[in-house]
Amino acid sequence: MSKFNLKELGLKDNTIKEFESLYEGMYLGRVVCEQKNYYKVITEKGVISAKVSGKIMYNACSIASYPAVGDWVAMDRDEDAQGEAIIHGTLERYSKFSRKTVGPKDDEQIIAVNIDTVFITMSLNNNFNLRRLERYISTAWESEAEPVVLLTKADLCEDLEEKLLEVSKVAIGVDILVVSSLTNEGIDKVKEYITNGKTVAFIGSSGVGKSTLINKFLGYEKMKVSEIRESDGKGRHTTTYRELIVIPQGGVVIDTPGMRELPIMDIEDGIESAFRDIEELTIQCKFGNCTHDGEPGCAVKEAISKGVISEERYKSYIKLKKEAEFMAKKEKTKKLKESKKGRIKKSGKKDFVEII
Ligand SMILES: Nc1nc2c(ncn2[C@@H]2O[C@H](COP(=O)(O)OP(=O)(O)OP(=O)(O)O)[C@@H](O)[C@H]2O)c(=O)[nH]1
Ligand SMILES: [Mg+2]
Ligand SMILES: [Zn+2]
Repeated sequence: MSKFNLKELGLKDNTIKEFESLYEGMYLGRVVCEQKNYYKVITEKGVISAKVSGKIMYNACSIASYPAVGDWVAMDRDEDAQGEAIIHGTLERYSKFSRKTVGPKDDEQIIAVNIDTVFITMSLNNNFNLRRLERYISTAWESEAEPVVLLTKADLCEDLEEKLLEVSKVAIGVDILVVSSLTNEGIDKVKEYITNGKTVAFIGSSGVGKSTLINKFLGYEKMKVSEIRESDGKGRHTTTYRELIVIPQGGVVIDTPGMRELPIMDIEDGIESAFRDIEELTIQCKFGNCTHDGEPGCAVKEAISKGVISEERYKSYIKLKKEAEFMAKKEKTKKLKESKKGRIKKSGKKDFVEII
């Protein structure tokens, strides 16, 4: 008997086609959470425990090629029994939100895949930061999911109009929602994105109220929530692992631990989309190879001097572009090395603290 309808959990026709042609006799499921090599996967029958096959481990050329939260996977069974089910393959992802791991390594860390919408969650009090927002928006465009800016804790904000105006200047082509979990302002607007078959990932700093909102949609306190420190307004990193949650009224959400920083991978396309105002201006410069550094007829410098674009936004654009170019070069060298080496082991992974 089926407990869940996989299409309601976000299964798309293309994934079904791919699954039917490659994994005859196997079962489909969606990754709910992961710790080291152990997975919780939701199938038509319920949530089961699973691990990846030895072949997947052997062939993995990077940590990012292991299944991630939100992935559709092919398994040898769809019911819990003794021992874990074996994951034999991951179906093609239609979107992927990832970052560079924090620290000196240049590995990719996948936050969530197969998501339709990224809720870039930022609170309207201490967490408010336009430069950080630009970084998140660029990464979200790169993910292929639709970015939405979710401004939380509206009850704690005294200059909403001003903040909204500032956000609208950096979130071009992006929906902006204002919400308060305390007063319920804006909750219905947020709900419009969480509907049958759709997947929404909540991403942002710690303490901005991601889990509080998800609890609201669930109707009970499933996700752990905790007070932020009064002294500096910083969150406590209450959510410690990424988790996919099925909302009873329809839709799927992914809760993620708050991020201290968002180091980027090679996201040049995402930056182009996020800074389309500046990109469009560069085409209007007098010289095709304008460096926007004092040349005559520079449309970018003119826009900055007229206050159409702020100096800070332009600096932020240049900084992100440089970071992305640097990562693109690194990626290239790394891929070359990997193709020579063949595979890597997953032993270095340690970003999971807990398992449900
Ligand atoms: N005033 C106010 N407080 C809120 C609101 N939403 C959440 N909070 C409070 O903010 C604190 C942090 O909320 P969480 O939901 O744990 O934040 P989070 O984004 O999940 O944090 P991490 O799990 O650490 O990433 C809690 O004390 C919440 O009660 C809101 O709309 N208004
Ligand atoms: Mg949380
Ligand atoms: Zn120029």
